[in-house]
Amino acid sequence: MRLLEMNPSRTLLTALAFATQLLPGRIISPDGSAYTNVTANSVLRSEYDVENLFDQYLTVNQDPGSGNDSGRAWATNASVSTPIVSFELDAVYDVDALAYAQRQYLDYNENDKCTSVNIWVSETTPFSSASAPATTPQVSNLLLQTDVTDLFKLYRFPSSVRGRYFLLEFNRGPSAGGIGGGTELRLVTSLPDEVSGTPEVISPDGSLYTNLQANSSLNAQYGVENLFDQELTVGDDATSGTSDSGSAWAIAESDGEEGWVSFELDRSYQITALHYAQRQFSFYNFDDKARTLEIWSSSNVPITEQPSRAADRTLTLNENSTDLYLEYTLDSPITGRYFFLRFSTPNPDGHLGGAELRLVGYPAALVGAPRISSVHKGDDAIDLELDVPYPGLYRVQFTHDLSSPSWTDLHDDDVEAQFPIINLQDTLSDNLNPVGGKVFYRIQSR
Ligand SMILES: [Ca+2]
Ligand SMILES: [Ca+2]
Repeated sequence: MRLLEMNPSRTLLTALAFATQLLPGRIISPDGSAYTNVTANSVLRSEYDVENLFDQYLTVNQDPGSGNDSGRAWATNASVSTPIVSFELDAVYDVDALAYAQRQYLDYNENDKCTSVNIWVSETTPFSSASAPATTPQVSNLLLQTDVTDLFKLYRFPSSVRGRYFLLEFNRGPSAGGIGGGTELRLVTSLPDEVSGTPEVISPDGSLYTNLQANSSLNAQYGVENLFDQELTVGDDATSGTSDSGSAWAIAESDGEEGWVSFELDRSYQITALHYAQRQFSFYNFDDKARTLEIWSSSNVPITEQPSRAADRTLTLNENSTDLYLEYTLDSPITGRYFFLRFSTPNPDGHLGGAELRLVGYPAALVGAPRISSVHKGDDAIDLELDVPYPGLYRVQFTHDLSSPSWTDLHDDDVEAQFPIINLQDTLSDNLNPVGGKVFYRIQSR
């Protein structure tokens, strides 16, 4: 847990956080005010002005809004296939990444996306947005996600660039319909290297998976401990012969279409993937397969019943591969020591379960702990900057009294971060002008 105390009346900040060696990433000017002399090669109408790229305070992966993006996004004339924007910053920066939200217009959703961007950078000379320079861009053909609606996504450069003046030329493809532009744009500096090395199987022999619980077992031959009793390599056939009795976990038929397993590890890990082998029983082979696996994790609280929140990650399992031991990669990593896994299938007729299971990842200690790095009180909001050591889900909470703290979630949902910085705004009036003059924040990984 990391705490940071703030006394707005004296603008006094008292960090109770532990020091870390992290070099935190920074969105340059989260509120957009440091981006000046912003021009574009085309503007569709006044409500689609290019200044709209710099008018909203977002954190990475945040959705800037729903509905028509008029007044929120920059858009060019429909005939423009390469939207260009240029601007200058308040100083020279080493820039490691682009944070960018696509347009999202109601009717022409896919066609309004840009597919890539070229970036020119100068320390001394402004660019003209009328056309792209004839020189080679410092960042060439940086691919943009077109399947993410208008989420504010991070795009890391192959290597950092240094400058104060920037020109970005977006590409929409030769046959694109729709209208290009963007909803929000920032540059990112001091982005740490991603966790290096290869994630490893956590406890290949299964011994670190303890406090095993399951909703049921078919009989004593199908206990949940059978999920953690063989040392396999991905691609191995988990069982041979006609029966997996004694080597697989299976639920009682009365439990129908779902089974759950919970366990804990020896410490917190960042989980990137899961290895799992389905059951293979000779008579009811297909019916014994699970289709969906939902995963919940926690760094500090055992989970022995299904949480009320949506699953942290959901995987679709291979139902057609007998009981091969397969790797399933998570869309983005999750962190935890305690895990709850819910297996389900829509057409149950057998006893779903599994022959073998492992998690894959890194010890979380290797990648540090989250912390609150700065708090700034403005007239209408308190800006929080949070360093997070690895991609994943984080929960930010506040309280007004540390002597008997009752922590309140700052946001209803967890904050998802894909790189080590989160910028948040607290606009609650009770925190802007707190009774007793103090508000405390904390951040926890999920
Ligand atoms: Ca905007
Ligand atoms: Ca087994």
